[in-house]
Amino acid sequence: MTRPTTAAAGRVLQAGPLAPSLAATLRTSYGALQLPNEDPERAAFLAAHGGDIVAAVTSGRFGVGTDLMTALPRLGAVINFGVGYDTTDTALARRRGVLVSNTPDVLTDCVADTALGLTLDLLRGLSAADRFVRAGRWPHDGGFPLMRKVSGARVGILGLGRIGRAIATRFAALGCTVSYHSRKRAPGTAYAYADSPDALAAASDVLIVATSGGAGTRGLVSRAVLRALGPDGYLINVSRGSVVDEHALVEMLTTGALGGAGLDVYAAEPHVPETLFALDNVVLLPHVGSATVQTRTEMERLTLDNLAGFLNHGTLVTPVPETA
Ligand code: 8YV
Repeated sequence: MTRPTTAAAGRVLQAGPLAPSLAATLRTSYGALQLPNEDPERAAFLAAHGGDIVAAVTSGRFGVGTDLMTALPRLGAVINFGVGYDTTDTALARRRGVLVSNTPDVLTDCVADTALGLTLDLLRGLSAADRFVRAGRWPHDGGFPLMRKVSGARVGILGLGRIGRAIATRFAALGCTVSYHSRKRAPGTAYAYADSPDALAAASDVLIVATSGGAGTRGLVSRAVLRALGPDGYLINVSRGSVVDEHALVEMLTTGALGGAGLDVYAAEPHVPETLFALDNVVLLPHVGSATVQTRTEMERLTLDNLAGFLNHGTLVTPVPETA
């Protein structure tokens, strides 16, 4: 339960767009100020108010990067709406003693459901079949082409954290053979471990990216990994676009060197490579992994609990590991 405090007025910053209900609570209960999008308004705002801000509320899409953090000398906490916080400079935060929170657990099921949904859609061609019907092609073209069976497929999961495990459970229930690669072996799982992303891709029909974003995973799904997945392999990404070599991905999807891709995330959101629009071997979502009423409500609650925890007690409910 969050406790509104007028003492916070002018000390809380909304950095980047947030859900209207969250933005409204920040404004009315905390007197939060909103960072202007563009200079010169942004620079003038930071010159006038930057020194007063103690907490910044943001999302993975925006974050508190090096420049913004530097312009906020009294910042004590970055409160991130979302599990991914790769847009926030956590190294600088750690050096400065700035706490960072995210919203883990509450979105695990929805992101895992999205990975499952993308896989079913892509391999069975559900969206493509829907387009086929809507275009009036069924009576003229005959039946829709045969597609790829999902149950029993070999599924490789890159990153066996909370979301990766929830994805694994779902595919295990479909009788799929699940294996994974993570930086470290995950204790307490029966899933087979692959030593590298390439080895995982080579042993998989479907490669699902569920690792965190950021510098440590940039380009992890390289051209070589996509080659190992091959023309009969499918890539699913519910993590961050930065994890995949998007240039290689687009090229290989176009030439048939990769079987297909189901994507919720992209390198430069909200921009999606337009070459993909014409392809039927891709399913494209606009970063909706956690986007349900139920999950977004929980994410908002946890975000506000973290803010209240910091303002009232100087502690966070769900600090990220790097700054905990
Ligand atoms: C976003 C996400 O937070 O949690 C994450 O890391 O990618 C999403 O849930 C959400 O889209 C708000 O930006």
